[in-house]
Amino acid sequence: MRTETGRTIHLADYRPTDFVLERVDLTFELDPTETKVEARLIFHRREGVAPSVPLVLDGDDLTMTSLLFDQIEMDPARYTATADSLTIRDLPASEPFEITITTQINPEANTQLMGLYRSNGIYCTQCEAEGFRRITYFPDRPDVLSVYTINIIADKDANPLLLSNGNYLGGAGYGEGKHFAAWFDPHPKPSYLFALVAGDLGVVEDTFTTMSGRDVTLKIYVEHGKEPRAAYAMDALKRSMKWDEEVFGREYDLDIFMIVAVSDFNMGAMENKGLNIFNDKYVLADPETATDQDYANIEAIIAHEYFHNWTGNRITCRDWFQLCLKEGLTVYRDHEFSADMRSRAVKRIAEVRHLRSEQFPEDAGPLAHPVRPNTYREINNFYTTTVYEKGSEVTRMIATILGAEDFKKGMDLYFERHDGDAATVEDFVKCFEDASGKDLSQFALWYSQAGTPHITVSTSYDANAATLSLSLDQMVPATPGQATKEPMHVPLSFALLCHDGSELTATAISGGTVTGNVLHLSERSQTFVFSGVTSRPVVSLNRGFSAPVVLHFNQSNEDLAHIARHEGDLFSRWQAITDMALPSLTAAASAAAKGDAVAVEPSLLSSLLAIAANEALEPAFRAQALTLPSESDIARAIGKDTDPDAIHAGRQAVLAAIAKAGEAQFEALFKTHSSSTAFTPDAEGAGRRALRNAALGYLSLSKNSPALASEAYAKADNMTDLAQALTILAHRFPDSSETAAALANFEQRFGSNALVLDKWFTIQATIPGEATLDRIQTLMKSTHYAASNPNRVRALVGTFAFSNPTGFNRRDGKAYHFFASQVLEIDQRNPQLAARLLTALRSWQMLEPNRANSAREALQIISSGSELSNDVRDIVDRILK
Ligand code: 0A1
Ligand code: ZN
Repeated sequence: MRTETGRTIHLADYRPTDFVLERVDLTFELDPTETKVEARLIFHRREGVAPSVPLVLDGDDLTMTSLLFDQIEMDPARYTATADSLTIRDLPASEPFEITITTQINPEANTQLMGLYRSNGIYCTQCEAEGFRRITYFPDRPDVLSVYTINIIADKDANPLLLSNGNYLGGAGYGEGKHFAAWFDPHPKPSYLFALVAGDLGVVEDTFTTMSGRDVTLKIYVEHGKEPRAAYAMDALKRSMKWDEEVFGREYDLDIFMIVAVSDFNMGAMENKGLNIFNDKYVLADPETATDQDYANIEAIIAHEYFHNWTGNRITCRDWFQLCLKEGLTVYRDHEFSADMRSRAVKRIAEVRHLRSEQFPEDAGPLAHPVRPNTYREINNFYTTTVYEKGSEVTRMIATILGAEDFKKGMDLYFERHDGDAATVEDFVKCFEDASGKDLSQFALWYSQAGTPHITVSTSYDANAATLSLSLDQMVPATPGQATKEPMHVPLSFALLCHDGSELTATAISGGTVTGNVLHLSERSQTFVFSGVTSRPVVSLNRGFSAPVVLHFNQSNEDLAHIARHEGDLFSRWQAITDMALPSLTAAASAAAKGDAVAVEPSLLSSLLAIAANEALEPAFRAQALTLPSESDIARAIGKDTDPDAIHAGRQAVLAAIAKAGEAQFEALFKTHSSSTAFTPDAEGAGRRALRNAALGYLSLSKNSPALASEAYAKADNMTDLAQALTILAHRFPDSSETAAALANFEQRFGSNALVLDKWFTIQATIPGEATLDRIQTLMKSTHYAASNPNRVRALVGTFAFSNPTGFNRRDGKAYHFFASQVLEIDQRNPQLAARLLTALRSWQMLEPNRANSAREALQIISSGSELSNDVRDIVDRILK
């Protein structure tokens, strides 16, 4: 395992390499435990670099077996090789030279899943961010772009398939039952985009004709027998290719595009040039085994990786500090794609729920960092929701500030100006400034200032003057390393709603810039005055969540109900319901803590039930409205000294009150939307199922019986309905015989399907209450558990820690201690996975003192572990600081 002392890297220290890498030729002789890698690298010294400067290459846990200089064995006096670096001295002053390095690696023993490893008998690679240096010594950084030729030699029977990036050059027999294949990628790329796959897989094939009329072969490789489950992914891929041509004008640039699904993968997927490698969870789907959420995820991730071909691969990052340049932008692109494929409003609600539940806590806790960090100790720990999701929101704000037309001009300019570059955030922003003529210098603070801005809003209406004043104060909280903050440029989309629900067109007469329906907050405090306001309007602010901020706007329940009823922007209608619900839920938590009865605001009940019953609204939206803020949303609203048990009990009481008030309505909804039309995985079908299952959840509560869910489980003809019924049974009636029977049935039906079995683990790991820890420890001993499979570990340990507030935060602190021992154990095998899991404790300081103390103890146990990886060391140090 790699343990490091943890060198800190600073953005300010960036400088180009001393040597330019002209060409890369790699030959792999694959063997499960003794793979030989020969790397022929042609370099020349960069102009102006002194002849005395040596060539220093990165390595990680490498063993070198030979080193040649211009094909001749190198004098050992001229180089120093350690497991982590290779330094070569006395190199030519200007002319190109060739270095040939041979290393030997062991893919079978690579449990970190970085570099070249084996998953279920398949050789595959993961090189982002710094995995390539585990294959050979290399200038392993994203600003070193080169053209690669790859030769792969392997046993033919075990590995009929030999794949790498680019276009296929040819192949032949190689004697002794072996064969070889050669690939050439004409597009210069950094090492993190290198990929190799070898093994025996089934394939689904299709073609796509690009907008300029070129035919591209599309291949998705999956385990034999799983080919039919790749059909949806193929469909999503073709839609992504078409959409990128139509919306961003981007065409694919090789003869072939391949996707390979593997079962052991640390992340979701990887955008290697022409050869994307996926966690099979985001490729395989059919109605019997995949939920609607799985389908939506597959569509989004297939698109995301494909879109990287331009935003990430053709234009890559100068250094890893610029990660948001490819990730934030590509998430923005995949969000827009899904919005176009599905319901824009419902997609936006889901995005904002996700941002609030994942990114806001990160931004408010000890792991907060800017969208573009200034320092890191372990880059793997910066593939965060701040870089990805907040990075996407920052891109969205540029689009809001510029308007669609100038945003498109800016994107076109970016592609034109930087194609083939390793670029920076400054390069990106400059394109939008040049395309629009707007000054984005203050806006650029979104990249460098961490923390979610809090905006306090008040209004005053002057009937005599027919004016409305809207006062805004912004505060960006202190975050690690950033005690004070500058005011930001916050684009707030807004509407003024009249009595009858229509929108008022008022003129902003003073206080700041308003363009169209966007108000530009740029100072710490600003009061915008609107004239021509003949009656007091209801202000709807941050429509569509135009800025990722927390609003403090004490609107009355009447005003919120007005927005919930009349807003043209569906997102804002949902937001109004949420704003009405949160005070009831926080009050319910304190009532529950004291053992008092829980009261629910009548206007919340009526608004919620009115939306649920409104046939004019799409079912998916109605289902979203019926899904109250989560327990972690409530904890965040409370802010400090939180008690997860009280929050849970209070929320359950509110749900029960809604269930009771709406029982007849939920019965009708459940019936109407249960009619068995043929399953289609599209947004419409998914919306109907979501509404039906939301109704089923409420009905099970009001009837306080597992009977309905048990019946729904028995009748389900698709995984969405089946998993929902099982979740209701397990979460609401964990000790019932119905639940035991359904869990046993599920295990027996799907025991051989790893991805479905993950759902079985997840559903049990998220059963509320302190008894779940025992269940988890028992499940870990079952033959189904596989500590070497990241999906399985995340399904059980990950969802327990991230998504089971009452179970994980049980009063006696035992779950934290269990978790600490898991993190330490997993760290031995897979540091990246361990470090990610550990972030589940990032908000420990918000807990009430007893739990906070226990959490601290558990963190200290981790911190004092011997042989911690650099990954876990970095996270635990920052969380404890
Ligand atoms: N670039 C990929 C995600 C990814 C990042 C890091 C990895 O290993 C450390 C693997 C995948 C994406 O955004 O899809
Ligand atoms: Zn990405």
